[in-house]
Amino acid sequence: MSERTFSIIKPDAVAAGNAGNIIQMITNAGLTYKAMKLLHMSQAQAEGFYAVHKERPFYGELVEFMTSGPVVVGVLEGDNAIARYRDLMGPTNSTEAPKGTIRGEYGSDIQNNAVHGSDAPETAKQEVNYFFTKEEFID
Ligand code: 3AN
Repeated sequence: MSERTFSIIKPDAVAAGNAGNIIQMITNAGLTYKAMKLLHMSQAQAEGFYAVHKERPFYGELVEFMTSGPVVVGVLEGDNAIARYRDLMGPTNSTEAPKGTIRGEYGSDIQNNAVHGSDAPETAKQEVNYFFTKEEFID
């Protein structure tokens, strides 16, 4: 079944000049971009996006990292897109990510892990709507 997921190419990967290669990995995997933009998250935007992690000890650092430079946010579409994109990303901790996954190729550690992807249909919808308006989609 075709579904949509939300993707972020994080500040570490954009700053390192890896956004183009990551986009290529995503499209080579058969996922299609329905919307995409470069933006620099505000403190409030990052805090809101990661609100579920508010009580976690790494929350402050995570917000600081995510606002440290521009990111590429996107909406990906494809059959089973949520799970397929998560497989392509690899595990959260880049040091455990196999070669051939995005984090295995371009991530550094658990925080500087190059990409984000939604973990379920409900969060995918919320995250897409957090960053994109309906008018920004291709269809
Ligand atoms: P994922 O993005 O793989 O679904 P989550 O939702 O558990 O992972 O964590 C959200 C983000 O928080 C991760 N992408 C990572 O950048 C950061 N994070 C998770 N655990 C830690 C940690 N122990 N220390 C620093 N940052 C972390």
